[in-house]
Amino acid sequence: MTAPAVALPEHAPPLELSDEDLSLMLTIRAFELKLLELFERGMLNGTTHTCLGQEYIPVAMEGLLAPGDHVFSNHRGHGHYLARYRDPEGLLAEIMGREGAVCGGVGGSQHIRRERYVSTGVQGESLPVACGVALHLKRVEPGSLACVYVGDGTFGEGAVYEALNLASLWGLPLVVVVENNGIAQSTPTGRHLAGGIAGRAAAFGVEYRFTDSVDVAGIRRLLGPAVEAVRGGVPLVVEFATQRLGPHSKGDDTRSEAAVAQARAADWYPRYAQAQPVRFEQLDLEARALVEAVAVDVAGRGLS
Ligand SMILES: Cc1ncc(C[n+]2csc(CCOP(=O)(O)OP(=O)(O)O)c2C)c(N)n1
Ligand SMILES: [Mg+2]
Repeated sequence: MTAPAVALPEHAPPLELSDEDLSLMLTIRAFELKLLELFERGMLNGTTHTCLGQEYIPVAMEGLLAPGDHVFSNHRGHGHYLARYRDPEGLLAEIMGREGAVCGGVGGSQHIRRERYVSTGVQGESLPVACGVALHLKRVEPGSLACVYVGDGTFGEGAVYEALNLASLWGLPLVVVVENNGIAQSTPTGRHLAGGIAGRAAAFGVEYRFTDSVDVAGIRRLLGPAVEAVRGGVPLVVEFATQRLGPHSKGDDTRSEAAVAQARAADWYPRYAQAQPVRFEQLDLEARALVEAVAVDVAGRGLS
């Protein structure tokens, strides 16, 4: 994706970030673009949901998580996995069903299981499970937490509220990261969510933070104290107002061209490119080359 010339708002954040973090964001982007390309070329089966536009969220969260924390991901989970494990090879092999697949090729894009990490394509399923894990952590490994990623549409699942209720009553070390990309498959948030995420967290007496920033360092500063409090048993809902740049899955974008253009205008990618052009271009080239090499390697392997 080439960076369109977008004027940065005057209050644009400094976007200071380590090479490692920026490189991770760019690797996730390159990985997702490669997946769509592989699908177009008929080299992938099944389905996949890319996190294009949302890559900075798991990268920001990863800076706040410890190795002993548990992560629960969802159907749009490649970024969550790559931020946790930096393993594009194992994930692509999983999605393509090739040797080296992280789950032997039986999980595919949506169902990944690894140490202290699991993803599911069933909306909301992970929240009660994460509550159970958080309760275990509270008893056996105090200081560790369970972090769950869900979308705005998943707030239509009753299991979310059972989980928030217990998390609040029992003081569970649970962080619910809501990636509010303004749409659930084809339904805009305004047509499926009455009230808002903040009000729903408040109804259960759960702490809530909101950000519409793409500045990873700033997001970490904002969320750092609240995540530390989670470790002491104060559950938290964090709402990220974000953008889904691509289709829901592949080729199934029901939005108007104007809505897609609006999402692209808020993309983090051109903002970082503009802020630090030289470093950005170099890291981007490296990320794309890495993903290309992984794709060639994995595609040449036998079935898992
Ligand atoms: C229990 C359940 N109901 C329906 C679906 C089908 N489904 C898959 S993704 C999705 C939309 C999810 O929207 P959101 O939570 O906003 O996440 P996003 O796709 O926007 O990241 C739906 C309805 C499902 N996977 N599980
Ligand atoms: Mg959504």
